[in-house]
Amino acid sequence: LDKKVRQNIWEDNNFINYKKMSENLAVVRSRLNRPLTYAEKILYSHLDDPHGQDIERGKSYLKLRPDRVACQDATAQMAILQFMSAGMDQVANPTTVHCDHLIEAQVGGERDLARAISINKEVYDFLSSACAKYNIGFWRPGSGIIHQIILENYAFPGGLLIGTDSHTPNGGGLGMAAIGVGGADAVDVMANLPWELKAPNVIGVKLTGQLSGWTAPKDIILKVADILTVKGGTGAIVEYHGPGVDTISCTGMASCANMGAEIGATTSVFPFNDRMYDYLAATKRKDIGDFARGYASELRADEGAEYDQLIELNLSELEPHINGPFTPDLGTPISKFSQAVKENGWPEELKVGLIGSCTNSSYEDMSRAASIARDALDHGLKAKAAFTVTPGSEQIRATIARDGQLKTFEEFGGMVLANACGPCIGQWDRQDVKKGEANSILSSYNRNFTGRNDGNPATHSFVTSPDLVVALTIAGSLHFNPLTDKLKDKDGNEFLLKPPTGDGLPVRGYDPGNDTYQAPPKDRMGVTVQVAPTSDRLQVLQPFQPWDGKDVKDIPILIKAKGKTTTDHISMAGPWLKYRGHLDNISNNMLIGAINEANDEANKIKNFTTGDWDAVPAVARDYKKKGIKWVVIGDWNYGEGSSREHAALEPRHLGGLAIVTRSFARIHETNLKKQGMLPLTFADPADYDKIKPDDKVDILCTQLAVGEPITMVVHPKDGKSFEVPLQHTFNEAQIEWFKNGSALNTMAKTA
Ligand code: MIC
Ligand code: SF4
Repeated sequence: LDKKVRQNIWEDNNFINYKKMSENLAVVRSRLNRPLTYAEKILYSHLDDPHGQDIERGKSYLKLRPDRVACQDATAQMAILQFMSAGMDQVANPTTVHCDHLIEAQVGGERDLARAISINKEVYDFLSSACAKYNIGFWRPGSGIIHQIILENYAFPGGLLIGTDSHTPNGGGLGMAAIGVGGADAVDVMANLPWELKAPNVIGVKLTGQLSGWTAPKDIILKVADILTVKGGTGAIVEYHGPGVDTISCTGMASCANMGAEIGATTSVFPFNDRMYDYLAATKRKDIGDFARGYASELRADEGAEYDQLIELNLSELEPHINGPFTPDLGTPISKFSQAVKENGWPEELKVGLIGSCTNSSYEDMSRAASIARDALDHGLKAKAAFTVTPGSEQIRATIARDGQLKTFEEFGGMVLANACGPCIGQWDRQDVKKGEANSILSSYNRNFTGRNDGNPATHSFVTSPDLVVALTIAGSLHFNPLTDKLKDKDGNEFLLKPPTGDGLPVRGYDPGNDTYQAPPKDRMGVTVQVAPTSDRLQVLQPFQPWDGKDVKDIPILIKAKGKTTTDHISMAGPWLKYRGHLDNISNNMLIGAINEANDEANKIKNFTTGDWDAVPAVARDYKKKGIKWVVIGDWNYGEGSSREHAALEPRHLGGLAIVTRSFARIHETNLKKQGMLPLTFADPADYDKIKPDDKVDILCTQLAVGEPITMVVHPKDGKSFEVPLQHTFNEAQIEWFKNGSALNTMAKTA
């Protein structure tokens, strides 16, 4: 039991330390004296100080020591730029960088990849040289999507990983607590500071029964999202358990854990079981599986562990679901979907079906999807709607190329895109509809906010299992229910599609495909990292100004945002992804998607100094030039969605002081604090309605103290001033970030 087992096949000196983890747990157990959930066991076994750490679910801030860090290319640039300012010569904890977000889908995998490599050369060179210099594993463009690579190579039961992408929880499919964070959090761990997380509550999801027929693992999370809504998981880890768990493949569990991001959960975990063992064995890590078996009792919940909330799902009764449009928590079972399409006037024709993404591109997903396409082909039918496939990794692509699924998709009329995010993040040169034209698309992805996939706000984007994507693509209509509706074959005879079938793991093993990994060189002394001062894609960061110690009086509301304000509204992806390493340039997208309460329009706000209506970034720049700080007023779950810290860096860079909302999404709130902003919430959410876009406010920053409210004085344009009490979640250390101007400034000061 005291073996030396490597974390993965790529790194020689990083081991799994189950012994230490269970010693830590013993300490915590003797203190808490109660049964623990699996989520707690993973977290507490990674405590920096198991003896002294305060532990109260939902209250204490835990200081943790993660096993690994992972970054994708769109967030790694800013993370590495920040790490560089810490002045260390290598990362203190195992770290990898993955090139997946910057590849635009246009004409198909190979050519799209080649084009991306040339367009993004400067960024890729920067990342590859920085990885070589700082001892970071680098996965080149074409290797696949970060979360798929992590599952195939780096995740292990009981481990703790942080990743600069909100779908990092995908690793929960292998029993890991894999948590999405902003780049600045990743930098802490890269620099060997403990990582801080408010001790999460634990939501139990008990699975009974068994999946069958058209119901896929994805339907579990589609249903859970429908129950819990986009903010229902905030501050909590979702822990699946119960006999139904053993009926789901490891990659199927990963799909559920992945999309847990959509309910705001800190992460989702499944207990270690034989399905995980089989997956580990199939991905060259049988030794880890055996090691985990030796510690199996620590890799699941204790008998009698209690959950803060419990949901029960009987998989035998679960129907396939389709969620959307515009939000991932609007779930409709397939039996009611056609009716919902009619009632809501959603465009009936299915224009495009898209499978793949980090959520659903396992061998099992591809095999099941191909079985449906094959059934259609056998009846002389092809895809009626356009159809795309994004394999999650080079290994998946090579394996389905060898085993025939890829050929089936092509015969079926599909376009196979690069092993990358592609249309999931708006990297999609879509040509079949015009901007503004209402239309429907259906994907096996996880997120479907307005405009996300193609930049068209009129596109109704729905998410579902790959199985239903393929089935509805054959019919080309949102009214088709493959469980009950017949199709006509080439001779006009009616037939029912067969329910999907497919192997969970490839019988002939995985084919690794092309070599896409760059290990850090042994001799790293000679490596230099270049950032050209003239670059429009990369910019060295300048430290933010510290707080001047005073209250801030009579400042404008830049925008009072109404309704959903996701990170896609605050810092849009798609065409803006290219500026992720250049703070000033990317700031030109700040809040351009947020809806202004004053006129119900996006990107049109009043500059109070001139009375002119202008774009949000332009007004903010004008205020900044004039030395005027500003605040944003926001609604519920502000900053929902992505981990991108640009959504916090941009307001800071353009002179913002505070973001005042009804509530925040976890990652975004932390990102704001890290950059020296004040994320504040209305003590009484109803006060949101009392604020008008033209009001001025005072923020009494000098009141900032742990657990104490802080006052905002509102000066209406006409009328009497009034006070609004605000809350915050700053702890002692985080208050220093605000005072010093940022977490990074604080790190520099104490170094
Ligand atoms: C996303 O799915 O929205 C992204 C793009 O993967 C983001 C990360 C980013 O914005 O770079 C995420 O989910 O964190
Ligand atoms: Fe990429 Fe989409 Fe997954 Fe985000 S959700 S990592 S954009 S595939």
